[in-house]
Amino acid sequence: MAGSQTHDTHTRSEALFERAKQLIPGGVNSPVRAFRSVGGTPFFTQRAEGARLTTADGAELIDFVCTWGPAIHGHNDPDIREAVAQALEAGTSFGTPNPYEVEMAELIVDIVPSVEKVRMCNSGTEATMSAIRLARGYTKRDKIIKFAGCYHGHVDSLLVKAGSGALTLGNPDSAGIPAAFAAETIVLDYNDAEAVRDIFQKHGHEIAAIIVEPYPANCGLILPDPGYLELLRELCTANGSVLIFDEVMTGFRLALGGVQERVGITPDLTAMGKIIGGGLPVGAFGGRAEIMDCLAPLGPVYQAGTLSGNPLAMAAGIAALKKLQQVNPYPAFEVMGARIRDALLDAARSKGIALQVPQVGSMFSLFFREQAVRNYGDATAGSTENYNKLFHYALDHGVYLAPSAYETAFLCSAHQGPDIDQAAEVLASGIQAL
Ligand code: KE4
Repeated sequence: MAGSQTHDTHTRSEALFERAKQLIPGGVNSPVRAFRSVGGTPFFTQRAEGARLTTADGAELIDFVCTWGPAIHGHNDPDIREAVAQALEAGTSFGTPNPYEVEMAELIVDIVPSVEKVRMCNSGTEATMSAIRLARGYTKRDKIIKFAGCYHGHVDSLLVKAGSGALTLGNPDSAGIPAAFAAETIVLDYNDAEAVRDIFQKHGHEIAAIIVEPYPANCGLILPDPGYLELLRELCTANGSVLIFDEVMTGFRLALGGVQERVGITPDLTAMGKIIGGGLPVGAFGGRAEIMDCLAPLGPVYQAGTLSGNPLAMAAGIAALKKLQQVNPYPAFEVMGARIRDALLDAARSKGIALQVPQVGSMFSLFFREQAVRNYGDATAGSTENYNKLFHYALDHGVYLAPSAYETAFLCSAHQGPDIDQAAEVLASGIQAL
């Protein structure tokens, strides 16, 4: 039984947080970890194993954040650990090409339908930032389209009506972004077919790219209306604009080939990250060779990175991808995801509480409202009060949900068995307790 995380057993984490706050802004190295929107003091994790975290106070938590996506096999996976240990024998970084990079590129090209060539980098942010620069360099155009609530990392031109931690903290338009940058970013509502048709009608020849999370998961999880993604593909093709799928979160998670494999749409570029690093720092972007070959040293678009293709990160990511190919966890994710979704919906129905639980495979989120969420406005219309209450109930009963209503929960293979049942019971009773 996962231990409870009652607040009075928070002492070591609280002491660590006090020290951290003296030297690290907000006490965290990434804002969403600070529990600012859910309230309370963040716990510190001492170790992670399978589907569980052990906090600095010794509490054991069933983890539905999975380090924001990378831990798809569960934490501290033995095969990934062994791969990193082996790579470590040969050193930590070379700054030259290394065999792991070639194997990783071959795996990604083999797995992701749209990728003919790929470049490794060190974060999802670098991946989307580089993809945008590449699309602008390739098309020689400046304007890009993004969608309200989508989060593509902390890229200057994309921190406009952004989701995830920016939205959580109530500043979806970050300070420090020059107006000139934001002026080149057109923000539309996701699922608004008329708006995107209209903008291409007026500015099609100026638009370098659309960048989209095909299933937005940074303002909760939102699914496309039938035909919407196909429309984005059609408009980009007709106007010579680059369609960029940001699959940093959904890639290798919602299918081995990501959402693009599920929906059968081929973007021109794909941003990747998280899972392909096996928990180590990583990002990648890839797509049509004709576009990718605009990158230095072949072409005029510069992009670089000291630790890009780092042997330890590559070894970990290769082990993670090969394990996905061997294990094929996706059918089990659909079953476990539905199990949690139905437990939540049944509990809400019996309590007479309005709740939506969009769920696809190993990803789900909660919106306390009557109607389905189709866009940022819907997602932010409701109060987050019920979510925050459920978050703390769950934490006190040994289950760790994302510390923000504007995130998505993740399952991993290690949830299978007693953990998923125990978590479903805790979350259902948490809904009952609202
Ligand atoms: P990173 O730079 O954090 O590796 O990736 C940025 C990014 C890009 N694209 C998508 C679709 C993403 O979800 C992310 C990052 N995801 C967040 C969680 N929603 C990371 C958590 C955090 O910021 O601490």
